[in-house]
Amino acid sequence: MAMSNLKAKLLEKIEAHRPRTTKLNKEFGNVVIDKVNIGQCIGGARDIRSLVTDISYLDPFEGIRFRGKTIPETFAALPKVPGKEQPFVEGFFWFLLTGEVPTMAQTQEVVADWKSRSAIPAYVIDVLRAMPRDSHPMTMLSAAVLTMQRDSVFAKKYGEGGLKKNDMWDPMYEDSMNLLAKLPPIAAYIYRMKYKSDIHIAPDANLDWGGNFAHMMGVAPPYDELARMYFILHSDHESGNVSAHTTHLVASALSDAYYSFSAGLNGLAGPLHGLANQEVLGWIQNVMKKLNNKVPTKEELEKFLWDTLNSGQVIPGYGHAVLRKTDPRYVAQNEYSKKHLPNDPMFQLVNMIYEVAPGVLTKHGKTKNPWPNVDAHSGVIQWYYGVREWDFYTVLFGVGRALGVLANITWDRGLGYAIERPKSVTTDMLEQWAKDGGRKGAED
Ligand code: CMX
Repeated sequence: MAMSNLKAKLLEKIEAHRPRTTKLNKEFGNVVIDKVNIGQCIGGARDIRSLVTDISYLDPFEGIRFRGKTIPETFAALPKVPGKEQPFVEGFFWFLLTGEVPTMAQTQEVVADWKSRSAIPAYVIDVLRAMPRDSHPMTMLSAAVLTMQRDSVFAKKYGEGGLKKNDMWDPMYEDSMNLLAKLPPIAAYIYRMKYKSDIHIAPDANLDWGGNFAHMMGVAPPYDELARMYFILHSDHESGNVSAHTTHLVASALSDAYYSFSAGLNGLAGPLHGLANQEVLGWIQNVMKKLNNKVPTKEELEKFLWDTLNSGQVIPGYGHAVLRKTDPRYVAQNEYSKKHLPNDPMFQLVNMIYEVAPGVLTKHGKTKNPWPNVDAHSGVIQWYYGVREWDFYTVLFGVGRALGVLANITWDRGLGYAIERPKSVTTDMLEQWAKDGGRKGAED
């Protein structure tokens, strides 16, 4: 079979990049770029520069850049779906994978490629149907991904023997493309099985990846536009966040894309990470319920925020491990909402929380970043379009996150990154080094 243009371009990029990584590793491996302190050691490895990715970079103040472009620059540069404002997710994936903005023809090639790979195996449906119907949709999504591991091209090729290190990116690419193509129909199947009387909608061969997802969800336009924007916004946030790091870590053992991404999804399902988007909606609904569906005043809102903090919970959707300002992914969704749902009461409530919560969190004095992250906004727009089953929201995050993490692990294989294995120490050792004012022999 002839190599697709995307795959050929990726090979060209990997081969051009490989000598850079090899040179850094071999000739400059001892160059010190960081010191690690006890706080970082027990505090979740914050700020330790020990991961490499060229796909996105997160600046604490500027926010995310995909392949060097800010969010507005990314959206402006990519080919748009005809008659729509949002770009093709397929073109965005080309951009993530190669660092080049694709032409419309290149984008259409990925559209066709994903369509040709998108059928869900019958056994995945069997597995989903056999699960208790009240299983969390993230559990279902992760299980569906893991179930498909039996079809991994990488695992098969590796098992046959003779797969050379430099060739490993190829079956990883194939697995990633197969997985990406199937994720929207699987997510929509879970949604309709759980919440829409188990009545399903067949894909429409004329639609793109994002458009087809909206169609299979059974939500009318402009939900397709939202879907495209959501998946792009949630795709990648450099390598250190739990879902990206987990996917990379598991892949580093030469586990295939199915094992790796399923693990990443399990991390995304944590309330401090992707599950925060469902938590935000739950929190907002709780506030509204307590006020008999009345939009709160600022004073009432302030009290609810303090009640949450005083009960030992976090304010979901606020704070971030890296960001130190309002998340540009929040800003992008806010701009969209100003245009498409300006008078929606829940949107107005989100804006009111933005006015009140940073002050409350600052007064509370714990968080290093009192500003909202992506999850503070995402659920409200879903709610507006009628997707009100908020325990499904993290699945939407997961489908989008696949774009970034699968591009990353394809590159991990392309550059032959090592199995990940940081070194641990004991508390006794830390206490000794604390007493000594540092570890003897440590580089400074
Ligand atoms: N509400 C209350 N307290 C908060 C807080 C918030 N939104 N954000 C941080 N804090 C607290 C932390 O719990 C921590 O308290 P302790 O010292 O008692 O442990 C303290 O402030 C310092 O935390 P930090 O250094 O500012 O933040 P971390 O890097 O440790 O954690 C994050 C980052 C996102 C987990 C945290 O801000 C949080 O829990 N936010 C709410 C959940 C959320 O929105 N998560 C989604 C993040 C985006 C995503 O991954 O999807």
